Amino acid sequence: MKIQRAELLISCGRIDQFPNEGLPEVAFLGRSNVGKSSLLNALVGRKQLARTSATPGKTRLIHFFEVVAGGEPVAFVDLPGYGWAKVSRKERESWGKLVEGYLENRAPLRLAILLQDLRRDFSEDETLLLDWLTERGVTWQVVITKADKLKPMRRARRLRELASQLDRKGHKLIATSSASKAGLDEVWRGILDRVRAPDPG
Ligand SMILES: Nc1nc2c(ncn2[C@@H]2O[C@H](COP(=O)(O)OP(=O)(O)O)[C@@H](O)[C@H]2O)c(=O)[nH]1
Ligand SMILES: [Mg+2]
Repeated sequence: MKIQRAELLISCGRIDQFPNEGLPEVAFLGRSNVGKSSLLNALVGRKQLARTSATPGKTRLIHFFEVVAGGEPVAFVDLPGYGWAKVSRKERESWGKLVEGYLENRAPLRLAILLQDLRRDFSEDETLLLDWLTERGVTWQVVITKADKLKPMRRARRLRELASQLDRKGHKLIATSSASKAGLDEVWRGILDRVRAPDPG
């Protein structure tokens, strides 16, 4: 994908800091350390647009990025990771308020991309989130990360296992690797399909 532009617009810790609604938005969600920053960087071909880190769960901000890809303007919205074992209930609640505040009320949101590590099983965090999005009419796509971590035979078997765990008929998992760049074109196709789809209003 040809990227004409990719830059951080704003980082928000509160709902009242969200930017004005303009561009169609694609939100990225997932457990800390799932490879979200790496995938964002790989999609736009920038090494350091979104920070990657080995210490998960440090940021509780929503980052808005302005991207122009194949001539198409779109905003990438990087939602804070969930599932840190050690955070307090108060912190978890403030995460929920911020993320739900975004996902529930954001008119330009066209697609929510939920990331899942190839080697982990889906948990209630993922299935409840997908049910919650479905109830609110938010279109979602599950993207599997770190596909390079398993050899082709085991990878294929693992993808079948994950698809049957998820049990959403007709939903096709997209397997990706930020390391090998596998699957990125397919993610882009999914994004542009939604961005170009007629706005339901
Ligand atoms: N082998 C491999 N490692 C990855 C991949 N994506 C992310 N990682 C590693 O996984 C760790 C967490 O990645 P990061 O993007 O910071 O995850 P985030 O917390 O979800 O933003 C880092 O050490 C990355 O280098 C991938 O596709 N392949
Ligand atoms: Mg990150």
